[in-house]
Amino acid sequence: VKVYFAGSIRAGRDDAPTYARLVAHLRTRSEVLTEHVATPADGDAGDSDIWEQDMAWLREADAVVAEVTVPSLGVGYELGMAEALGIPVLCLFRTGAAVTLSAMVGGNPRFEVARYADVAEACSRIDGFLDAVDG
Ligand code: 6K6
Repeated sequence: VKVYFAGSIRAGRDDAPTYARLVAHLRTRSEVLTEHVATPADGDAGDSDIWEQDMAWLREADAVVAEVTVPSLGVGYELGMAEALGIPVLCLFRTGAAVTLSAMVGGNPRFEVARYADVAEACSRIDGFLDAVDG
């Protein structure tokens, strides 16, 4: 299964360590097309190159897993595109954060939205989601 992992980049990197742990778990059972979301930027591709590459990966993806706790325009855009392309989407939102999830994500019946307390719980939701995609 090819997974497009989405998480905040310019909207803030506070959760990057969590993205790294989620990507490490995803890699145990799938191909992650977007590992850079979990790592520091090396070099700076131009914005149009970033958009071109990310849209190509999104079209190639069998599933999208998004960490949505830090609200990001880019992630929101990717979620809308994934829905339009008919790609299954899992949104992971950490409970106890000082933000409220957008109704446009939390209220979308086509997204699986998982509220999680810790990374272990997020990983078990990932497993259930990928089992359904895989089967
Ligand atoms: C920075 C860190 C690692 O790579 C970079 C270079 N910038 C980007 N590279 C690849 N994808 C990007 C980059 N900036 C945004 N994106 C895409 O938008 C990712 O797929 C993220 O899921 C999403 C984040 O959007 P913003 O609005 O928070 O930047």
